[in-house]
Amino acid sequence: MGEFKSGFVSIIGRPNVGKSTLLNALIGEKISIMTSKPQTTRTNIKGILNKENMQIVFTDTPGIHKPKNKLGTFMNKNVNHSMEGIDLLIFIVEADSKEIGKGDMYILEKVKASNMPCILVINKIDKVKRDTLLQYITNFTKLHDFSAIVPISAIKNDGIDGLLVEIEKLLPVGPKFYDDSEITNQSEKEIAEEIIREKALKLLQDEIPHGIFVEVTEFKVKTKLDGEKFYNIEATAYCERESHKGIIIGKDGEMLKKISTYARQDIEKLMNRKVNLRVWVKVKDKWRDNENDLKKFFNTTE
Ligand SMILES: Nc1nc2c(ncn2[C@@H]2O[C@H](COP(=O)(O)OP(=O)(O)OP(=O)(O)O)[C@@H](O)[C@H]2O)c(=O)[nH]1
Ligand SMILES: [Mg+2]
Repeated sequence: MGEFKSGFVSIIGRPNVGKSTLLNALIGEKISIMTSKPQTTRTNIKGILNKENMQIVFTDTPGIHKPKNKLGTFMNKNVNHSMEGIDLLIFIVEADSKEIGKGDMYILEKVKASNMPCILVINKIDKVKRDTLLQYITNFTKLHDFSAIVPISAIKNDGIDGLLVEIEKLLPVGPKFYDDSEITNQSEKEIAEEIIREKALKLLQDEIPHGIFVEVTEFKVKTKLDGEKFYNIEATAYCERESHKGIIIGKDGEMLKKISTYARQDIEKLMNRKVNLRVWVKVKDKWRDNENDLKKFFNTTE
């Protein structure tokens, strides 16, 4: 066996191409939430993969898009940060047509400017025709000298091992940066917040779920009378308007109940422990354009 390899790898791409699905497939655990709506991921989320001969620190990032508010600007800035001090970029695209779209061309410029080795991952091959895929790859090959081009289906776990082989070739010899037991930089509290937001994104329509911020205000281990331990989680879902609050709560509280129940079930599965979850809804007017709210919510000084 060769020397131990390690490195930092950022996964970038347009919204909704499957960055978070890929991260979860690589790590084999649900670390990052995934939905069919664009702009699901808002911050950089690390997932650490340990193999016998290497450790890879992946970062899932928000989809690069034209920002419509300060939250969008903050999300794009996160992507820029994720591209600093790393060893390798993964640029993930979706072959939805033979032509390369404007959004991907914009990201390709960023890839070029970074001077970073880059693997082009073409995701969702389960839903494209072979000739579309081949033409798409040919078009990309003409535009940039990628270190490798790997077609995959993240959702079907197809092509992930081949991708890891390509990554290994490009990683430098290096130490373990994290303990084997650490698989993400996210705390259990943050994971709970994200899962609640994921359920809101899945169950609600239009702009409403995009205007939601979830904050867990209590996360405690408690003991039932029979001695069984459980997590008591209290959370607040902030939304932008009184009318949105009504929709999130729903008729007779049905919608909020659904969101809470699905979230609780997922959190229980992930944390392997019973959970008592209560979610409140509050209004915070236009928080996505409020510098102070963003700073507070995302714990950032920028
Ligand atoms: N058919 C198919 N769908 C996929 C595949 N990978 C991901 N998806 C779907 O694509 C949608 C977006 O996946 P995400 O992983 O949330 O995408 P993302 O790039 O992280 O999106 P943002 O965080 O919004 O930038 C979800 O509905 C996934 O189920 C795939 O290989 N095939
Ligand atoms: Mg994502």
